[in-house]
Amino acid sequence: MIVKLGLCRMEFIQGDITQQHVDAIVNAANSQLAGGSGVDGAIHRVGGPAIMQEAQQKYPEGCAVGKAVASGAGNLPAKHVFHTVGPIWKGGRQSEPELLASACRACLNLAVQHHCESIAFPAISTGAYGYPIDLAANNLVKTTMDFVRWHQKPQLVRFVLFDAGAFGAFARAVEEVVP
Ligand code: AR6
Repeated sequence: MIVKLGLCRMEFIQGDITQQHVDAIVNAANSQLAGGSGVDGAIHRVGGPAIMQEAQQKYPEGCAVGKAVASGAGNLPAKHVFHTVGPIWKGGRQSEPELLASACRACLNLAVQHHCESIAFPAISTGAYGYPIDLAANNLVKTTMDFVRWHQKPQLVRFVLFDAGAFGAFARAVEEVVP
């Protein structure tokens, strides 16, 4: 599924984020940048140990929730990995929506700063961190659309959804958000 926004576009596919040939891949990390399961585990497994070494060396204090930091991409078919920390879902009244949008925007800002033409996102926070997929999809689609409409960058934002359920949630979100 493709949404055109001026000269830019958003794509939604079902797949594995570690296989994406893009300038930057977003990692759904934890605030210690310590590695883990899900996307984080896959990125370090496929990308190799250089990614975590660099991230821990450059950012010994880790990364706060709603922020993002950049490292190289090791053996991944990308130039950069942007490690962002989404909120843990605690019912929705502890600033989770603001923090998820902030994490997404932090990655898009890093993409602009690093002159990335393309970036791939997973569904941040919707695995181990328990954010309901429909709510996350709406939030991430809207946040990205607002950013790309305003900045006209990056040229390509691809959401890589791991399973059919997540893909369906993003497809519904696009239908709701796109006029
Ligand atoms: N490609 C694309 N999406 C994936 C992949 C993949 N290879 N693997 C899983 N997903 P999660 P979080 C989907 O748990 O919720 C880690 O331990 C998955 O189905 O990776 O932000 C970190 O170290 C889900 O929809 O990230 C943190 O401690 C989405 O990616 C914590 O988990 C996000 O699931 C972060 O939790």
